[in-house]
Amino acid sequence: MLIRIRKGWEIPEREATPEHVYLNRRQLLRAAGLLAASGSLFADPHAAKRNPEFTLDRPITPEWAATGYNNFYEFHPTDKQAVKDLVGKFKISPWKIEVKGLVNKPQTLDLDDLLKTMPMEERLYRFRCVEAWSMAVPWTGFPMSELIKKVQPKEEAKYLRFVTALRPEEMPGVKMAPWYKWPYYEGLTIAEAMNPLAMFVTGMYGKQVPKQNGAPFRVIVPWKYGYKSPKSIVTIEFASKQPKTFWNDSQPREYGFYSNVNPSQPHPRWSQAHEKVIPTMQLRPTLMYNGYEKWVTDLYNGDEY
Ligand SMILES: Nc1nc2c(c(=O)[nH]1)N[C@H]1C(S)=C(S)[C@@H](COP(=O)(O)O)O[C@H]1N2
Ligand SMILES: [Mo]
Repeated sequence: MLIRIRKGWEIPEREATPEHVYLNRRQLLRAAGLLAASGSLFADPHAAKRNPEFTLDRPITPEWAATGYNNFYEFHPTDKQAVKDLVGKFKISPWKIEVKGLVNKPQTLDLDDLLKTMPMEERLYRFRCVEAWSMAVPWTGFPMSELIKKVQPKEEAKYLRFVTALRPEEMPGVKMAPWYKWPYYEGLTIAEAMNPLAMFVTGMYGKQVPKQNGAPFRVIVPWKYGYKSPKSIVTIEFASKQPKTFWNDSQPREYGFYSNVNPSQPHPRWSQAHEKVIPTMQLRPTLMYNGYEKWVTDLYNGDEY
């Protein structure tokens, strides 16, 4: 049987959840004029306007499912449903992000201050884990390119490297799995990070992103497998050489640097042709670049691993 994979821009709008069904309580209060629109003490940067450019081909995942089934090994290395109950001790405020390496303006950013200067928006994105489950989430954040412009990379900077928080006293999973090379670290090319799809995310479902989903500051790159989207980032380093990554160092035969979603490139232990949509676990075909070909094909030859 020949299955024609629909391109991202052919995905019918009617399959996405209509906005009026989805509007959350804050947005309803705002619509009713009960909340200040912006610029006041009460403005929540995570209740941002949705960017209509990014539509879905499937319903938005129920919030309880997207926030209750997590890969965050620092809190639990195997039980996805336990993570949400193990994040209680994790302190996310104040939060500093050190930007260093090959930039003209190295600096330590305070997250609250940073958000006041960034163009916050909401986007509906598909999210595909390499383990072949997927979800569809309204993320709030800003384009990665905005922060890159702010720090002014030097000519020699070709990669971004992300390092995430490591606080074993607040993160019970670290001691359960001491064989991993903590802290979790990841990387992108500058061209990938400048792609309009790449986001720094601080919110989800119109509120601050929950701790189990990477509070208070994480990456989302929706055309790549989920492990390329590190959570709870504390350092961003600009580098001239390809950075090492946590999963490539742990299992190099199974996880490469690029890790683009590709239904025709099987994982050594399972097929990537289909994915189970949480929470129903209904099977659907996986799309090349997770349906984001329109934005990212120019970045690749097709043989990246
Ligand atoms: N710091 C950190 N970031 C991480 C992970 C992790 O274990 N630690 N897991 C990754 C993996 S494998 C996935 S699938 C996504 C899961 O994000 P979610 O819980 O918001 O669905 O986070 C990624 N980012
Ligand atoms: Mo994952």
